[in-house]
Parts: sequence; C-alpha cells; structure tokens
Amino acid sequence: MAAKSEPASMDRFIETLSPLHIYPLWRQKGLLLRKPETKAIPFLWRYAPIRERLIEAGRLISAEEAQRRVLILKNPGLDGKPAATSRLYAGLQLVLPHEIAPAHYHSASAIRFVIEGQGAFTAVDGERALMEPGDLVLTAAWAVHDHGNDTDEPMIWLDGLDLPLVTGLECSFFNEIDTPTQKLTRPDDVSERLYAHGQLRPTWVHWTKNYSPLAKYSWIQTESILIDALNDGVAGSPTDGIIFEYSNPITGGAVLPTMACFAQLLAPGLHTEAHRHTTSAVYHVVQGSGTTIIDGKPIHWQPRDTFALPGWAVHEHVNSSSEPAILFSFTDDPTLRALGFYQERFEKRQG
Ligand code: GTQ
Repeated sequence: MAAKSEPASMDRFIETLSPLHIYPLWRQKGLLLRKPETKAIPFLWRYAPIRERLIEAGRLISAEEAQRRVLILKNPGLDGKPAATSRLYAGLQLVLPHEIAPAHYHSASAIRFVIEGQGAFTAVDGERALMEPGDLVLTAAWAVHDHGNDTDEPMIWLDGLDLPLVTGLECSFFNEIDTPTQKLTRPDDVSERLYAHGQLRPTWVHWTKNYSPLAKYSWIQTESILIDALNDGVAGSPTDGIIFEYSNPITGGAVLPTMACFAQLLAPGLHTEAHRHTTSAVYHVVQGSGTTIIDGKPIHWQPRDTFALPGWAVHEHVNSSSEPAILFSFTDDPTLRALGFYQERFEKRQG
C-alpha cells in the first residue's frame, strides 16, 4: 500500500526545497484563509490630547517646512505602520494663520473633513475650496493641491488617504510643483455652484475623470439632509440608521475610485443591528456621544474623536443619549467592490 509520506521524510524533503526558493503549498500558513484576518484592532483616538500635540507641533515646525504638518493616527495593532486600518490612512493636519502647505500631487487619493477653523482653503484643479467645520473636501489622485490659511485662526482637519493600499500595490508617486501655490484658473467654490445640487448637470462640461467633479461637500447641506430625514421619521438602514453616501454627481457612485464617504445620524435611543463587511472604515464624530461595539469591544465616542473599524469586524452603533448623534466616515468600499471582494454578513448583536 502506498503510505503517506513519513513526517520525518517529509521534513527532510522540505529542507531540500529552500535552496531552490520553493515551498509546498500544503504546508503554507496564512495564505488560503477561510475568512479575512487583520492585525488592525478597533481603536479610538481622543481629540483633546492630539489637538494639544498638534498645536505644539505648530511651534516646532512650519507647514511649509513640514510640507504637511500632520500627526498620523497609527493603529496600535499594525506594528507602527502609518495606517488607521490595513488599507486606510488617517491623520490630523494643522495649518496656522497665514501659512501655506505647498502644492504637490501624488498617486494616493485624499479626503479632508474639517474639524476646526473657518475659511482656510484647499486649492485643487485650479479652484479654491473654502473650508468650514464639517465640510468634506476631495483631492483625488494626481490632482495638484495646496492648502492655505488667510484667516487669524488655526485650521485643523482630518485627512483620509488610501496610502496603505497605494504603497501596498507599490504604485506610490509623489511630486512637488515649481511654485508653492498652484495657479487658480476658476472662481472659488465654483464646482459647488455647478454640482452640489446634484440634479442639474452642466451639459457643456465633459468630465471624464474617475472622481467627483465636486471639490467640496458643505456641511450646511449635509446636516440639513440628515436632520430633515430625522424630522420626517425616516428609519434608514437597520445597521446604520439614517446614512447617506456622498456621491459623484455625474455617476451617482463613490466620490473617489478607492474611497467612499458617508454621513450618518443615529436617532436618540437607537441601537442598530450588527453586521460585518470586508470594508474597513475610519469614523469621525461630528455631534453627540455614543458607543460602537466592535468585535465585542465597546468604543465610547464623543465629538471630534476618531475611531477605526477593521475589515470584517462585527459592529453595531448605540446612541443611548436623548440627542441625535452624527458620524462622518470614510471607507475602502469602492476598492473592494471593484475587485469583487465586497462581502457583508448580518450578525447577532453583541450588546
Ligand atoms: O494634505 O496633501 O495627511 O499629501 C498625507 C499626505 C496629507 C496633503 C496627509 C498628504 C497630505
């Protein structure tokens, strides 16, 4: 009878393979996993202590010298990698009064969600987007962008980038341009006036780029959409409450090819159903307080905190307060959907 290989002879066999740089698939660990695994952990970054360090960084280095004065939110599970989840980067950026963060471009795509300050700008595609708290500003891959603050107050925002994905795919490019600021070719906030209403398309613009032509999604509009839905008694999604995706007004799809953005309102007393999806997310608290239970770990959040949801982690949101809570989030959803890797499962609630 043909016996199975003896373990000892198998081990001897395997030893002969390494000089040839080959290895048996049947012994390979961590390759054909039955379900997604990640080293990223559910984690919350409180705003106040980070803000303090950011202001201190403002005394130590200029925006110009730093290029971008950013404190990166590093997920403690990811061995010091500059990443909030295994595919998403997040950071808090400070631009002090009368500073410039010089013009550059890169193959990574970025979103900015404004936390503090009023009236600083991001220039992108020849247009300045003037930034107010809660505004979402896009700077897509390859688009030249610079930031500036002509006001007398510091400006702080959350940066979200697809950098771990881009570097993981070994496709990172980065360049400065010759001048600290880009040439402005269009009026401030013009894309908002052309596209923010969503339903009337300017027919003379032939937008063929793979990202939204709308540079800024203003908080005034986003907030009133959420509050109107609450007042209309809309229940929204069982797992996310009243949740809207920021969309590309041309395609109706995600704002960027690699990242999607969402604004959601959790009504007072809401405890959502639990689910998990392959996408990972970074959440930022705009208003209210609550708890998101992630893989059994309660993450208690307050305004201006930021927290990470690793891919495939079971989660549910709880707003036990008597006020509505509002969360902004960005995810890697378009990347996973484009590749056919999007999966979602409904789960039993953990709390
Ligand atoms: O503002 O362009 O947090 O290029 C990381 C890389 C911000 C930016 C970051 C960047 C930027």
